[in-house]
Amino acid sequence: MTAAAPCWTARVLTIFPEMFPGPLGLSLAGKALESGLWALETVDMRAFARDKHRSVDDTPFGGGPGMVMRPDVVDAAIAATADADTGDADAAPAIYLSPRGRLLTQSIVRELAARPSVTLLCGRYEGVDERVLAARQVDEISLGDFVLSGGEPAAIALIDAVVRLLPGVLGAPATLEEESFERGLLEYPHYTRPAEWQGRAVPEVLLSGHHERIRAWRRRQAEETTRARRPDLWTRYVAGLKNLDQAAAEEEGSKR
Ligand code: 9D3
Repeated sequence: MTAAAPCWTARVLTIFPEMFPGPLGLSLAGKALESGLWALETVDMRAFARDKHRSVDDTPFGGGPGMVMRPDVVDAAIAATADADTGDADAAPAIYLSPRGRLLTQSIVRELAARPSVTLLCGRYEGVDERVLAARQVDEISLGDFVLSGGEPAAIALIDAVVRLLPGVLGAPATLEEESFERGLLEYPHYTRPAEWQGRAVPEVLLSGHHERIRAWRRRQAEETTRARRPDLWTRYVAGLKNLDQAAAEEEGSKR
C-alpha cells in the first residue's frame, strides 16, 4: 500500500463541531475538500470533559463576568490531536483564535499554507485559561478589532484564506504582481456589461483597448482608494516607493 497523497489538514478544536464544514463545504473550498486537496478534522472538546456534567468552563478567579474554558479540558484536547498528527513532537503549536491575538495577515496565511497542517483552537465564553496557552506555546491570532461570539467563524475565515492558496485549488493562480494586496494596495474598481447601467457609464478608458493606459488608470485608482480608505497601508506603500527610489539613486551613484 502506498501512502495517500499528502494534503493540507485543518484540525479544529471546538465545542460546536456542527458549525463545520459550514461554508467551507461549498464553492471553491468545498470542491477542493471533496477532491481531497485538503482535509478537515473537528475535535469536540466536550469529549475531554471529565465530570458527569461534561463541563468545559468554570467561573473566573478574581471575579468578573462570564466563564473561562478549563485548562485541563483544553490541554487534553490538544494532546489528543498532537498524537493524531503523526506523533510528531516538533509539530507546530496550535493557533488560538482570540480577540487578543496578533492580526491575521496574508503573510501569515501563506506560512500556514506551507505547513502540512494547522490546529485551530476555538474559544467560547470569555476565553481560555492563560496557563494552557503558555504550557502548549499556543499562538494567538485575531481577525480584527470587532467582537465575534466565538472563534469558530474566525477559524472558518482563516481556513478559507489558506485553502484558496493550496496548489490546484484555484484554476489559474494569480501572479504576485496581480494580487494587489501583495503590492500593498487595495484593488482597483471592476466593471462588466452593460456598458451603461441606470445612467452610469463604465469609465471610458476601460473601453479604449489601450492596455498601457488601462494599467496606469487602474494603478491610479488603486492608489487613490488606498490613500482614502487605508492610511496605514498607504503610509507603508509610499515608504516602499521611496526606498525603491533611494535604491535606484544609490545604484546610479555607485556607477560614478
Ligand atoms: C468583554 C470582553 N471581550 C473581549 C473583546 C470578551 C470576548 C469577546 C469575544 C471574548 C471572546 C470573544 C469571542 N471572539 C473570538 O473568539 C474571536 C475573535 C473576535 O471576537 N474578534 C476578532 N477576531 C477573533 S478570533 C476569535
